[in-house]
Amino acid sequence: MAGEAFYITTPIYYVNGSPHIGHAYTTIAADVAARYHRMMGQDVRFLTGTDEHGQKVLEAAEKRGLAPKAHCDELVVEWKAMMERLNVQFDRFIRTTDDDHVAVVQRVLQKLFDAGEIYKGEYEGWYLVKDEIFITDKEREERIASGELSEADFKRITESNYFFRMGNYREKLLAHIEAHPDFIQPTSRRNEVLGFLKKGLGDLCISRPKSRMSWGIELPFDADFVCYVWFDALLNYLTGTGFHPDGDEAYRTWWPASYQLIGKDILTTHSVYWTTMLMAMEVPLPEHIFAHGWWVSSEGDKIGKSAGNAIDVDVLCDAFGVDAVRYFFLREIRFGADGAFSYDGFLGRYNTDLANDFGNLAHRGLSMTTKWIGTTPPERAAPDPELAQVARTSLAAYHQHLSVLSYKEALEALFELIKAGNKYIDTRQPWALNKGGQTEALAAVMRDVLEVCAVAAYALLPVLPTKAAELLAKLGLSADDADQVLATLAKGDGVLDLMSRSTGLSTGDPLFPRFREMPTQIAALFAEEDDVDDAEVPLPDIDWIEYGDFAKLQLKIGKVLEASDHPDADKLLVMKVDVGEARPRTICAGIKSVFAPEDLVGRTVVVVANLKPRKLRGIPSEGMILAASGEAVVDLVSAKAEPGNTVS
Ligand code: ME8
Repeated sequence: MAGEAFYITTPIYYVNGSPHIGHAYTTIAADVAARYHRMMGQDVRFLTGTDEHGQKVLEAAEKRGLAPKAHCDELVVEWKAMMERLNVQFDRFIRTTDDDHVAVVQRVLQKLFDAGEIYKGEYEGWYLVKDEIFITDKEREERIASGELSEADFKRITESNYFFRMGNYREKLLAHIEAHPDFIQPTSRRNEVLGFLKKGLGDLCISRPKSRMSWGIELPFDADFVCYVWFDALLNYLTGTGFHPDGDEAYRTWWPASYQLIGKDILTTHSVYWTTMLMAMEVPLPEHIFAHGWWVSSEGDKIGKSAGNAIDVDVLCDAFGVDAVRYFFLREIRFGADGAFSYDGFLGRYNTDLANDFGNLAHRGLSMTTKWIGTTPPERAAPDPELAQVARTSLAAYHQHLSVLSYKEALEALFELIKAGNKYIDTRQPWALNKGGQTEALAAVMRDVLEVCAVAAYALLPVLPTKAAELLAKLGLSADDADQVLATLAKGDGVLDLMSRSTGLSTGDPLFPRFREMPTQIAALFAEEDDVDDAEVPLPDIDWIEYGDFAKLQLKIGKVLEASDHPDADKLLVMKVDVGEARPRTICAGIKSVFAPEDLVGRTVVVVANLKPRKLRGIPSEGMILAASGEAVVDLVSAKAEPGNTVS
């Protein structure tokens, strides 16, 4: 394995909202695999990033009153922050608006067009806006009948477009999938793709007329069209290797990708669109496409942006720590299956595995040794043979599972060793050995316990990069030589013989303190609801709105730069207001009876920044100013806030 290249990718995420645990999940899984393979001495490339073109992103930008690129530039900061927060070590964060990617897409399009793989045709059919895909009448009917979608989700579209001769590759793709049983994983997804292909395969519409949707990469052979967002996005996996259609073979260092991780929602686009595109380009297919399951709410709904049930990764990290978040998602469900997320489930998993099993083993091992023996790891003739056997078995299973992305099984295997370590303490009773003055036996037991801690810490580094390194430091070991250690352990050498390298022990605080109740950050999420129920004074009977409705409002601080009378309306003033954007907004407001234009210039105001612009007596008003009502009392904000500051 050492020296071999390992290339892993995540989907590139749409920047039409903030990241949530679904995105975190795929990214953590890829990061753990990347870290593991790096530790096993392989040359690793890990690619992730954002998908920035297409209808969805354009609509999100319009809602915020921003140009699409400016919108992406703002949101991408959140995505990068999520990755940093989760301690994700990618090699490149690709954006589909990056110049090198745009160049690759355009060149690929031109070459496929020249080769006759792309042709112009007429399309009439249904378009599913939220997934950016055309859909057959039959599928539309089925999805409406099942209640999953409604008529409003579809648009009827008739237009000229460019098509990729995808249908020509059906047999070749079927043959490839048949010949490579682990190409699409898990097997259930492979069967799904085979079933899909057996029904027949049409050509793929790969363009959008600019007259309908202009936010995309222009077709090099027809400036009236942009490239379909999926055709553009999928190519990111090649751009990320340094590939260029006219370039050299250097990209083959990384390509074909070892693993392409996706959620099951994007199985067809990857297993059919992407693979046939590669065939047309005469580029080899990835080694494995792995489609994992969905995190669903306790009600069974997919957790996501559209459902509005997104779970804040930051809050989870604040409450339990980043490493616990990484651990939970990979340990809780088999990679490939769906799982229901609940905070209680999280708390339970944390306390059982991290606080009671792993954290407790480490704390007991270190505190008992330092208290009864000292800070130098004790010596002993040989490891306990039974414990050493458990260590060997559990390490072998850990490697076997982790190398094929069976995260849950790998962690379970490792925790067999951790549990055995705790049991070893319970049965050997070092406290009794200490009391009875059996120093040699005590030394042997504690050394074995520390050895188990060391093995667990090294093996857990990919999942718990901070906490496992913290434990290694307490054991007087270093995470820097982890690659060497793990590779040695993988061969079955040196098991329970790592502590001879130790520079000394220190106990410190427990790695994972036990939570007796839900951490405050999580409890606070539910507290608001409880408070309302408990209110003693009845609330006024008004038309209450949900928090989600309020959250749709973008309130921003603005500074009035200019103000003048509206030429055609008695009550309106027209203002230029700086809200921290590239240009000031023009806003009309009915406050003329209270303010003279010159009184307003320089004032601070609160602007509803995402109110759809509309014309007021001929002048387009791009937002609204909040003011107290009543002609005599109208007042604005006097705070020393900066333009563009958010009001919430
Ligand atoms: O589909 N559970 O982007 P996207 C598990 N841009 N994983 C989830 C999830 C959930 N509830 N919700 C989202 C796109 N995911 C395209 C991809 S690739 C060339 C283009 C994860 O922002 C999962 O990995 O909608 C899923 O495939 C991805 O987020 C979809 O992210």
